[in-house]
Amino acid sequence: MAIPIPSRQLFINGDWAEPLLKKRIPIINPTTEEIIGDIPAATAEDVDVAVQAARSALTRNKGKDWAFASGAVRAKYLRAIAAKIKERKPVLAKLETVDCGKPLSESEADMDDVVGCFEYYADLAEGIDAKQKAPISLPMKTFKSYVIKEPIGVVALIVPWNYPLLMATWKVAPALAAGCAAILKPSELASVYALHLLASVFITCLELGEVCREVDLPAGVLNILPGLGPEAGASLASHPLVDKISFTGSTVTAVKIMTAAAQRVKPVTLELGGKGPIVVFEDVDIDKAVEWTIFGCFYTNGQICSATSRLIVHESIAAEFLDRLVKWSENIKISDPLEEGCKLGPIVSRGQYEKVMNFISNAKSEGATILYGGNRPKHLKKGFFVEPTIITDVTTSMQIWREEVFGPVLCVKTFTTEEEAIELANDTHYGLGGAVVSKDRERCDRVSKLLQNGAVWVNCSQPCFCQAPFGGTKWSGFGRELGEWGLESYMSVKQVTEYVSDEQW
Ligand code: TXE
Repeated sequence: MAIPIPSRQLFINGDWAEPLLKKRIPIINPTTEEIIGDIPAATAEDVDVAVQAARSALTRNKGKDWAFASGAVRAKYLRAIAAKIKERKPVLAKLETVDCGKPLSESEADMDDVVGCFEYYADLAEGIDAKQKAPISLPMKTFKSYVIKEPIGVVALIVPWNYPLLMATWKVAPALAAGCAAILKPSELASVYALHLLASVFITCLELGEVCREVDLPAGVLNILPGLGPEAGASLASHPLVDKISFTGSTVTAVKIMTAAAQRVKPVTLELGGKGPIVVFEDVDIDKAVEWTIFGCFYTNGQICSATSRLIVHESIAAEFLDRLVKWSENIKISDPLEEGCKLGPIVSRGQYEKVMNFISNAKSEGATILYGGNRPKHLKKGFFVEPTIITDVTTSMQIWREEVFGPVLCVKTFTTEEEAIELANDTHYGLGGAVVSKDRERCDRVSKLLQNGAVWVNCSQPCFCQAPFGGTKWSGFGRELGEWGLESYMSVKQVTEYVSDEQW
């Protein structure tokens, strides 16, 4: 049944506002390839209005508003937002699936995570008050010192399209908990490969605006501005009244954002792409390891920054492992993502679909073997679908080994020694997620230490909890989201040191 697509405007200063230049972007359903609605596109003019609104949310009422409210007050709003999202879960999950093509069961799980994340940061916000004025032990009694943690100020939150509402929440919840005012900039999916093929993916982010209205979040605390990256995103990143940028997206765009931030010496947190390894040793339960390999690479239609898309498997079990991997892949249900039991939906847009297909054909022309998949599924006449794809005979100089595909494509290499496995695993510019599968605990500990990744999974791949830090090394970025680290990244630390005695010092 068709789901009505809400028609929204920009969310600025607590209310809906038509973009000043009246621009809109079409929403394309990746399953049907049809335009199903449109959303507003902010330009530099709107960004300026939103930033001013955020700035005044921090300073209005002589500083008694958001930034100076107690953590307990901010927690109340975060819990109210969580409760409203919980109420709306069925609708939001469907919108997410129609918009970005992920199986409905995955969108439902995302909405649960969104609720959990707002609730978690409500708890942390409550704890902030007690931690203020933490004393510092000094080597002399003449002085005393303590620490105050303060919100960084106005923050720009620039997010991608693979987990539209969840990625937004990973930033919005801690930023608001910390007492910052925020401008959220969802993705517009202007693929570098096909600038003319726009498709928006942020309906659910705009619904967050409606939720903020319903819970009476003070005006200006959260502003939501969809728009094109080079317009809305770039003007946000370079705006003089923005104090910090938190970005999730491609490494190429991260460089532009860092360059803009550098001009005004602004801090940035960057969560970028990946080319994660899953190292499978010879002592594993093969079926379980196959299941995690499939999950680690094909979940969210393979569009996960931390996907473990390079399988590094011990050569003694490789033949059997690949055999079972193919059998599992044959059983993956590819369909309309709203359909019961769907495990693989379409790629998010035509631009991304073409990019994934190019990767597969380049791998073939470079001499790799497509062991399974590699095509559009024959039973689906429309939609940006790609079969789960397994590629063997890969060398470490091939594009398929080196670059992030962001689709359901797994490439495979074998190894004989642990050292060789680690060398292959770390043979990448990226360093986000990595996995090791073995029954040998000590080996898992050793390998976990040596993998150059921000997250290492042992005997699994991808589970993510809002309590644990998330972020990368190398080209996958720096800074950490989630957990206490996520909250800290929106706070600055001030020392207050007082002269308390007339004694000689
Ligand atoms: O990313 P962009 P795209 C990777 C993945 C994917 C590729 C391209 O490999 O195939 O990136 O995707 C905003 N100033 N990841 O084109 O451009 C843009 O509007 C400020 C990995 O979607 O990085 C959007 O909101 N902002 C990734 C956001 O940046 C700008 C998830 C991300 O878009 C801007 C997504 C500019 N000059 C893609 N240009 C992950 N880490 O999970 C664009 N934007």
